[in-house]
Amino acid sequence: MEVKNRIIVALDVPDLEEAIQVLDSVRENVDTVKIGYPLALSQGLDSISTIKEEFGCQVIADFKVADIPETNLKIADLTFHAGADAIIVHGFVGDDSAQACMDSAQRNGGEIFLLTEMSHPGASKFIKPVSLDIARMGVKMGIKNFVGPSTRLDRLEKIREVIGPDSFLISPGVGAQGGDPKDTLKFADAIIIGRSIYLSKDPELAIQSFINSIEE
Ligand code: OMP
Repeated sequence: MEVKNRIIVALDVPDLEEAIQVLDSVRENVDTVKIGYPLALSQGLDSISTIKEEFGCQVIADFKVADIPETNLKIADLTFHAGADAIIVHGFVGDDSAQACMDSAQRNGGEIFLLTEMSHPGASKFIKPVSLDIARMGVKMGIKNFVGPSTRLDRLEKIREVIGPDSFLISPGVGAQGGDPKDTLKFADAIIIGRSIYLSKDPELAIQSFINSIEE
């Protein structure tokens, strides 16, 4: 996946009008957005195609899919049928569950991102000790896209080592959660930014200052 300016905007707003306003102000610098439960649960899965049609951008559906394979398959099928280009899938549920999402992606011409270690402090307790195993599992399965934390760069570096230079790694936690954009991009291919953009009084200015700090 190619991501303009190496920035993915997380549109975690529960209102489609607000999401469109944010995207409208950053459209020159952003071609990839992430839509998750806040927007999809309040406005429906149709918000994916609405945003794609309006902005012609790529949409990553962040549903952190984590169920048995049969249910994962249904969730992934519905998400791709709604127009998503990619879906974020949890790795801790195991290879059979992730494989169901891969099968759906293959059938529907989409992609999956495997979530290895999460970015919030609580992730240290259960997921951090197994996150490299999750990454190894993904590599073994032939998965090419991964998600890892910008809030623990030592871990992001290790995840990169496991998945290799040719895998595509995106990293949330920049800005509001404390991650640094430029440092994160030493290991990640693109960063995910939510609140620092959509809560900003001037989202375009916020994007521009992230771009400047990456290029410095
Ligand atoms: P901000 O913290 O507002 O920049 O948003 C980060 C976005 O990345 C949110 O949509 C989170 O749900 C998402 N995210 C994480 O913050 N941490 C993770 O470990 C994984 C994700 C994700 O899968 O996107």
